[in-house]
Amino acid sequence: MKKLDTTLYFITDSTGITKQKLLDVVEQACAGGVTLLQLREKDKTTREYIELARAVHSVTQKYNVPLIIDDRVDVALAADAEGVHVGQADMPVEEARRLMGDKKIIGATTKTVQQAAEAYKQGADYLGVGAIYPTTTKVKTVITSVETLREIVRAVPIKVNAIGGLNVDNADILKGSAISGICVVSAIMKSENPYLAAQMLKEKFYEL
Ligand code: TZP
Ligand code: MG
Repeated sequence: MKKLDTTLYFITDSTGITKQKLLDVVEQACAGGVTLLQLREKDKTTREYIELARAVHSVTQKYNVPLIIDDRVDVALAADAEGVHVGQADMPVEEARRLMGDKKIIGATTKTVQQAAEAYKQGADYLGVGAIYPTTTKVKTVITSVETLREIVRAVPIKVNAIGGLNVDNADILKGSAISGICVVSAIMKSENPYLAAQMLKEKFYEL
């Protein structure tokens, strides 16, 4: 595994945009300083997901940004992505690790200390914890308190990122939480200037 940097973790959402627009946003975001990128597709066929993953991968590779595939180990392997992200309803971390090997990055969504400890034990490299704020992105989630986030950071020795409704104006709530980074969808996806949005989010994280 390449050295994992989760400082600014951009998760894509291609809802309502063309493939070219998605690739443009990915390119601008990578140029702006995103350190990790997740392709998150919920409605694509397996074939479409693999094709898109390959196209996104050819952009992220130019910037040395590892590509993580949401939910699907098969797609991650087919596209030779750098990793996969699994939720509580997806393949368990243990199985994902077994199938993907030690060199790939495996992330997990966790909302409690118990889930976090389990994901760590099973071999996760990083955790996403949230939603910290309500989100406009299509996702089944509930709010996770910053207190729980702090407890999770203390409970596991791997990287923990905050996610959910985060932007430059509201990220201060994370001050002192000792997280390794922030995950954002809309703050970059819906920005008119994804390059600048990424730059500003990264700067914001360093201030926390
Ligand atoms: N998991 C918890 S919140 C969320 C996911 C995938 C979506 C975050 O999107 P946004 O637009 O940054 O609130
Ligand atoms: Mg999932």
